[in-house]
Amino acid sequence: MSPLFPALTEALADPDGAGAHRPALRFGDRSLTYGELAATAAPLADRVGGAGRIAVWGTPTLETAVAVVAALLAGVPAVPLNPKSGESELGHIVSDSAPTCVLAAPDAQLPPALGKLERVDIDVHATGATALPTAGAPDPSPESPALVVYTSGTTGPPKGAVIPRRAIATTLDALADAWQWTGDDVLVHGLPLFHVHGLILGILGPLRRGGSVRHLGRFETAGVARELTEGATMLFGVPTMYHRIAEALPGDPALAKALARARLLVSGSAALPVHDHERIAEATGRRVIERYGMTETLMNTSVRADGEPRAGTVGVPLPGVEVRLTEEDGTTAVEAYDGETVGEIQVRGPNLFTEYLNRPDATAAAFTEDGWFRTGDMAVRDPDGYVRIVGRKATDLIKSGGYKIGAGEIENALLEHPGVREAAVTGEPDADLGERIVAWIVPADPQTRPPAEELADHVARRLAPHKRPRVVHYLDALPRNDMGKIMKRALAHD
Ligand code: MCA
Ligand code: AMP
Repeated sequence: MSPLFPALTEALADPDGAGAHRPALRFGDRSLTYGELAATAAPLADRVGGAGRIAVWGTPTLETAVAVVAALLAGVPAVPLNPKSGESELGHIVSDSAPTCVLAAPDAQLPPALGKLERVDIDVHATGATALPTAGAPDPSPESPALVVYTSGTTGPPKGAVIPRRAIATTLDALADAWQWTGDDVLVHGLPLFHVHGLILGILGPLRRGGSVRHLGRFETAGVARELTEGATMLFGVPTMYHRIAEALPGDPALAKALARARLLVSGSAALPVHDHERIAEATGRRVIERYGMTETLMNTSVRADGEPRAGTVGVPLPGVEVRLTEEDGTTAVEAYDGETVGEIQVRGPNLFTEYLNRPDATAAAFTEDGWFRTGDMAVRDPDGYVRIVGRKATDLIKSGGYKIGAGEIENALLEHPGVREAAVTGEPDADLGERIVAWIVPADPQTRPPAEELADHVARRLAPHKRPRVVHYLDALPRNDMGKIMKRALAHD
């Protein structure tokens, strides 16, 4: 298999060549060319080479990008950590993935949950690119694990999806085909670097093409406007970001002008409401395109750059990816392309993950006998093959701000609060976040309800701030059916 990052391999082999001077990464006022990235990442790769697995403290910084590139050069699987993860979430990820060390920016303060791990500081000023042992070493096998990305299920703690090098290479090349994505593109985004969207598409994507990325550190419409005005050609974001852009556009002509210049505006991780599509198109003359993916599958479908941009659809299967809809039984294929018949999306192809780490049960349950991955997303297909996602099989999965969050993990965290006797968590529509997390609480003592803010902090401290309930309702009892199961649909309509 060819190297994951040909431009980087070239810069490693020829530090003085023209390619080495091309820009690769920029975070604020710090940037690296391919030559500098090679000079920085190669010694780090040599340092971590041979380690079983390494954790990366996934701040939205140059250090995180360098650390992941170094891990990939070394052929060592990296586990990106959400730096805002709370103690129990981090504790779970560290004990499950058992990294030998954690790579972090020198100024990063690491929490006690990582205290037992050896720390390796990421020095982005390292130099000495010549004659490094990494240069010229054969690329690891395509099937070898590249990343372990933790993702929530309906119940229990997050599972580590093991993503092989082959999946990263093929998904990025399929997107290059769909989006006419080349080394001349300059991507701008402000996505977090511990998920597939921001890390694989948003950092590794430009590096595979030999192009560059400018990361905003944190998402702000002003940063988007500035970078698109100053030469960026593509924007990636979750729907919440495009919603905030749509809200800002009427009062921000510079933002409208900047978006109008972009070659491609891409949204993903959740559905972008048609209203936001329309508002952006009206103000800028440009249509946002959507692509559909998942931590376990990387990218499955997309509206193509040379196709018809159709709001409300996630486009057509990417090259090499088989997509089918199935009936309720999960095995009978739905043949209809009528825009009406709903089925579960199942996918098969080189873009898929290998397994959930340490969870053979969950891995087996996720696939059909003939190797189709069950996404749990429900969709219809238009006559020309465009896929339109219409819902999700599990009501206990919430997508908020583009983050997937399991109701069960929040319920478990809430139940650890002494003031909570019973807890149920649902998602309800939210114009900004897509869905907001709602907690339904039966207090331990009806006279003293734990305040909503305290419960939110409690969840944020244990799990992560984006998993905190935004709304708390207090009940005397949760509605249950004859079997004692909580009737969430009844709650949501209370
Ligand atoms: C608030 N904060 C708190 C608390 N309340 N911290 C601790 N305790 C609390 N009680 C802090 C937050 O940490 C944050 O800090 C700030 O207050 C604002 O929080 P919040 O309102 O939650 O965030 P936001 O500014 O509204 O964020 C919106 C966002 C974000 C930027 C759109 O949701 C986001 O980055 N989403 C991207 C998700 C994503 O990448 N998904 C990809 C996975 P501070 O101000 O310091 O930040 S899906 C995927 O990968 C698949 C493959 C796909 O298809 O893409
Ligand atoms: P995650 O597991 O966090 O990677 O989230 C994957 C899920 O995000 C998918 O199963 C879908 O439910 C959802 N998703 C991703 N992209 C889109 C999109 N463009 N439209 C609707 N849902 C999406």
